[in-house]
Amino acid sequence: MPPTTPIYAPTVTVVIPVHNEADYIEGGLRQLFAEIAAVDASVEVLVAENGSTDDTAAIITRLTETMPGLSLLHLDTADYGAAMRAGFLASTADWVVNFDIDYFSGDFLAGAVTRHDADVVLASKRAPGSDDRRSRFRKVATWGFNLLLRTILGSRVSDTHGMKAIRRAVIDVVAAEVGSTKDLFDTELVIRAERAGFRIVEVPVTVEERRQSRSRLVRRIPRTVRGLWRIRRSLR
Ligand SMILES: Nc1nc2c(ncn2[C@@H]2O[C@H](COP(=O)(O)OP(=O)(O)O)[C@@H](O)[C@H]2O)c(=O)[nH]1
Ligand SMILES: [Mg+2]
Repeated sequence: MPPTTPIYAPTVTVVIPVHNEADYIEGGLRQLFAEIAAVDASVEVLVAENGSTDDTAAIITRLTETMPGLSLLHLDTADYGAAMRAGFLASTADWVVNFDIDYFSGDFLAGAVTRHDADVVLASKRAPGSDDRRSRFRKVATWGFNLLLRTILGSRVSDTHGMKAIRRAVIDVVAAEVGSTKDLFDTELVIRAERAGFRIVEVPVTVEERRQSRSRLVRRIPRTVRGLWRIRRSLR
């Protein structure tokens, strides 16, 4: 008889930063749970909420009573990167998958956490085969941000800001060292993983905004450039 190979489904924590999502959170989570129900992995969903001034936290708390596998991590001050950091470091799973509440995919998760050739899987809006259906302005912003990543930080990845799956070892080695918060936590994490020699794989993605963008991109530009220079100095 051939030896039997143990069947081992990976454990996964999905970390979703949210802020003031009272209108959107329940529908988004129900859709997400429907998509991950089909995935052969043990998945928990950790919503990292901070700084909300609406009922977001109360709604999530109510939903945890009826949605097994859902939990809430609450912090007082609004900060997208700080929420990600707290969520990533709270996970003990084989993989951490990072989604936004309005941008996620069960298929991406299923494909990413079964890869043996990758430590970080990035759903890249700019990879060959991707179909980016966002506005022209958003696409130019993604292109410009990537140009800065390449010139300021010498990175070779094409998109750090979107859905991603990160193996346990990367979290253990790199996550606690990341100094950036706000918009740049995930970018610095990917750059540090790249520099540490972890295997980064980019997969194509279809991007269609499930709702109108809420952030003001133009305002973020000076802060982003300063942040990238800060990362560069901290990596020396
Ligand atoms: N925890 C946390 N999440 C945030 C914050 N700002 C935005 N988010 C979440 O980040 C994700 C992306 O935000 P969204 O407004 O869709 O950004 P956009 O698509 O870039 O305009 C959503 O899940 C938001 O709820 C914040 O200050 N704290
Ligand atoms: Mg959005």
